[in-house]
Amino acid sequence: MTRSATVANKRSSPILLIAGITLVAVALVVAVIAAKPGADSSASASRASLPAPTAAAAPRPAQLLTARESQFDFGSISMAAGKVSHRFWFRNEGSNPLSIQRIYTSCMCTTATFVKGMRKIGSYGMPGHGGPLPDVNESLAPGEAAYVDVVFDPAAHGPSGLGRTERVVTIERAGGERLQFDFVANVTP
Ligand SMILES: [Cu+2]
Repeated sequence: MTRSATVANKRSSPILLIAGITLVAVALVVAVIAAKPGADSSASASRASLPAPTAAAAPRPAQLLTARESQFDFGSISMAAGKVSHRFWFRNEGSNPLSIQRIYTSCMCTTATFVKGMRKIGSYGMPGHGGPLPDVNESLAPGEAAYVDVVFDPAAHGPSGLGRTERVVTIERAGGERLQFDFVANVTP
């Protein structure tokens, strides 16, 4: 009986061993499967961060005109003190030269002069007020900046021009987008 028990033990030992190996194997597989989602999420996280450097390395658009500031507040200004002015800067952020085709203002009390370096072009006002406006047709090289010198005459409308005033100066590039510069002022006598 002892012998057969021993034999039985000897026989069952390999079975136990196999069962043990199987358990360890199953545990390993479970561990690997459990670890996978973590590995997957970190992989997808690094994949998600990849488009950022790709976007940064993307070439500049051929044509892009951008404004440094598009709104300005003169605050309180008086008719008696006369005209006020402000410079609105813009820049060619594209990779190709572009042409500033037109500049115009929303009202006859406001004029805009194109200034690039030492060049000053025109005094552009409201379209249709005193005839059609001539085109500007000034080029900007890639990276080059210029500004419009905007002059507002708070007395141009007389007493009816008192109070809060908002005007717009528009710049159009040839075959493309417009930039709009708004300014506000509170006009006092
Ligand atoms: Cu006006």
